[in-house]
Amino acid sequence: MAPSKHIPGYCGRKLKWRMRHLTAAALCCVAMSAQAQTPVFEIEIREHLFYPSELKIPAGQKVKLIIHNRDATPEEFESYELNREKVIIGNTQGIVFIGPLKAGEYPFFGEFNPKTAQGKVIVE
Ligand SMILES: [Cu+2]
Repeated sequence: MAPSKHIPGYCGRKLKWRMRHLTAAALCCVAMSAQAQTPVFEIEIREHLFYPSELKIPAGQKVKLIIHNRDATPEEFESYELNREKVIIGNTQGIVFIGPLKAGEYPFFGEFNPKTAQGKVIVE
């Protein structure tokens, strides 16, 4: 219950406390909406092949790429053009963020099975 008579500093502390919570809530909303706007794409590795082997993503946007390794053996998702390298243990998934990118084609490959595990990101 609020004090009946004015206690020096009490209102100020209360206001500060309120402001702090408002700021925290605002920051939380910004972070959540930023996260919500990151488009998510998924590819699978099966028998040392990527599915799909061609992935279309929008230009100028950061995207989240989830790579599901359905093989029992590890694979390393690698791309010089995307400047990404990620080892994904068998039967697990890995996440890489790519972009924002300019329109074009960005090849990627599986370093442990480079002859078969090949694909490209097509940015449009
Ligand atoms: Cu590598």
